[in-house]
Amino acid sequence: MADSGAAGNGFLGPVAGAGHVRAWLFSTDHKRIGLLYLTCILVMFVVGVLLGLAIRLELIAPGETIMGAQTYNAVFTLHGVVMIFLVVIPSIPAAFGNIILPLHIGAEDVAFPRLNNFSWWLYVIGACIAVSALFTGDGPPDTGWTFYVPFSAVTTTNVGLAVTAVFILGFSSILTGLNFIVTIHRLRAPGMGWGRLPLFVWTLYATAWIQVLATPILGITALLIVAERVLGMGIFDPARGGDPILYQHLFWIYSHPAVYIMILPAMGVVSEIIPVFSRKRIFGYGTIAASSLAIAFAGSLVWAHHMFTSGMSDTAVLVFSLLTFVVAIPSAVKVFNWVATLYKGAIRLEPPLTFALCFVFLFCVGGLTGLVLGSAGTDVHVHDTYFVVGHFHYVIFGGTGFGLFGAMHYWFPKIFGRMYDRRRANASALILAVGLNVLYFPMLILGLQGMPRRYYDYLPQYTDMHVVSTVGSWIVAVGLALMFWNLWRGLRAGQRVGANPWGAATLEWTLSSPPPHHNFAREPVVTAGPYEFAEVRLDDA
Ligand code: HEM
Ligand SMILES: [Cu+2]
Repeated sequence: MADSGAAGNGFLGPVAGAGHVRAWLFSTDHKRIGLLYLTCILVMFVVGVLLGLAIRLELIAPGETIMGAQTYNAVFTLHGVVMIFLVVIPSIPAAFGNIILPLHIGAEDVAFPRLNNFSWWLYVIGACIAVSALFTGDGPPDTGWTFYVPFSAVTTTNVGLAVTAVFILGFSSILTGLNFIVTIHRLRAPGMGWGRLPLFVWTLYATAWIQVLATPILGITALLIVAERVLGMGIFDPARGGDPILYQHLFWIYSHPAVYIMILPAMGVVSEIIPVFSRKRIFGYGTIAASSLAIAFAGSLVWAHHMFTSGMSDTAVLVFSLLTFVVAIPSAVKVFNWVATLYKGAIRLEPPLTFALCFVFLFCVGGLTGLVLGSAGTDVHVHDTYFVVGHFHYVIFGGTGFGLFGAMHYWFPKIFGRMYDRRRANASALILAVGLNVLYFPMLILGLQGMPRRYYDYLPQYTDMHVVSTVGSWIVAVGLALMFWNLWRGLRAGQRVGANPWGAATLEWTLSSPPPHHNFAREPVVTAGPYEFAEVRLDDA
């Protein structure tokens, strides 16, 4: 851990009368639990990136390059499972939600601190089971992260263990969501009305409802796969009266809302960063807060846009296509409000803002390509092609990923009481953004040209674009290495900072950096909104 053990190190310092390792692993302090999550998530992220680099290397040329077809199927399945279930879904809510939410609302901790620690343990257990699925049974799972039947019901690879991991991880997610909902309702400091909640809290709130309401469906779906495999239940098998399309409905009823578990907290982070570094009140507080709830609600009604080509009635296709467009409206409202906040602001291009601006740009590419997929007519052409892979990487990596990196750079001085090298941080953001476009834009073109996704081999005419994309993956790797190295250096030897180095107006910046074990010595009384910068004092040392 990042703990140097020195006194005066806030919550990172030793706990009286407790062994060091135990005091971390069984901590009920939301800040420590958040850091534990962040550490695990970043480790899994590195694993996922290495698998991704292997996929791209294999695809640099047609035919076998570095691995066989069966290995390739396992590698992209694991890449998806690790990235989706172990990285992006828990990333911002479990790590930064935990660290920041109670500080943001002036609370001492989350509502159920022990449950919080238990959620983290569930995450660790789920992660261990997912990893052990690699080395046990008859070969690593090869179904893709969606575990589509009928293949997942009949393949002899280790699918059972992998979906067990997903089942357990689901519980971790549900319990975190439950904890946050109760915390936000019950533990706000006096004066912290719903209209004064930082927008990050609003997005965590919307996210938590999705976690609580949608994740149980994933759990049931995972159980049904196991039932199908072990007991031959026939729920999805037409020969026994089942229906394979039912599986897709169940899967996407969770997994589409899950993409909002991934993106909403990132939008919340961006909504915190942009006003601070433009030194302007956020434009349209109410619409940004409401659009989070609208996205969570409308986003729960659009799952079947993943199934336009699965054989639904034309009416269903029409309705789901229309509803998908409805979700684009609150998303666009947010982008408009961010840009309006920047307009004529006193802009300081510090690293958190650089990441936030890259987020806005990359998310727009992701959203617009999403509309191409949401229109049933164009989706029929590009469904299950590389276009889809390009789309969701723009939103997940460009969106959630950059939101996470932005959060890491924004709250770093608060959490560790030190500052990283800011020029190098800005450089890493730009290298990452360039690399990301070189990596994923060719995929959009490949998809339009008809290159299907998940294929091990391809026709020679696709080679050029694949080469460009693979080179992009190396640029991304360089950007990530620079970013992590820079943060690590900052952690070890960065300059000490004061309570409020960015001059932000939310409550966490009134505490020392790092914050003490018990957040607020006296319960704060809130008298102004989170974006009123007039009274705020910059405190860099
Ligand atoms: C305006 C916003 C968006 C629209 C209209 C949209 C639309 C779609 C559609 C229709 C598909 C299915 C395409 C197909 O399989 O043929 C899709 C796939 C996908 N989208 Fe989006 N999307 C949007 C935003 C997002 C966001 C915010 C995320 C994540 C943070 C996301 C993640 C994904 C993923 C992971 C897939 C691929 C799933 C798979 O493996 O099949 N999308 N999107
Ligand atoms: Cu979807």
